[in-house]
Amino acid sequence: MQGKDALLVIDVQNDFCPGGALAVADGDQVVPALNRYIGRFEKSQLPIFATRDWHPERTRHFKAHGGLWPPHCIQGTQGAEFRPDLKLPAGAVIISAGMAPDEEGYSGFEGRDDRGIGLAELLRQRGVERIFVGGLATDYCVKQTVLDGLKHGFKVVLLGDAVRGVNLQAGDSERAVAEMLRAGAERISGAASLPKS
Ligand code: VGL
Repeated sequence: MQGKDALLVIDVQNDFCPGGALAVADGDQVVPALNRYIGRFEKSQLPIFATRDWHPERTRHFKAHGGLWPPHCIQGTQGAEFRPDLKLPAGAVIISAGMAPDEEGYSGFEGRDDRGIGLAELLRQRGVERIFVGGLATDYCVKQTVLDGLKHGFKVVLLGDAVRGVNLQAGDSERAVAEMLRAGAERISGAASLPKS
């Protein structure tokens, strides 16, 4: 790894984990894997970003208002908090997405920091050229963030051991991974396989 790398931890929130409002099967199992990547990025003093789904109570993202999903990750609720066992360092930049009532907010690149600055600009400000992406869910927010990252011109590495999917249809996650690889993402599995440079 090198100075132009950043880690993106996608939506590791209570509502996407077992017991949550939109639980992803084994969603909590991304946490130990992500903690290992976080440790490596911290040690190398590389930037770490954590996105969160951060919805208003009424949004067209929710079934009751024409969307696909039960209410989840509503701003300020316990379900919207990061998993307590996720070891985010104090310097991690929090990116909130899906805040507008007409926005799905699947992609981290639709999200902003607490000053309203978008993810692509924050990455560029730090000279980032390659992003390492893991979290929830493989077939929605992870996929969209990876595809948008490539469109924005970043190199993208999918953290294969640190993602889990919703799988509304059987096989959605595998298809999502295939789509990300086809679009130009690389995949690694395990902090031990992080590139040396
Ligand atoms: C997500 C489904 C609905 C995600 C968000 O974070 O991947 N999935 N909203």
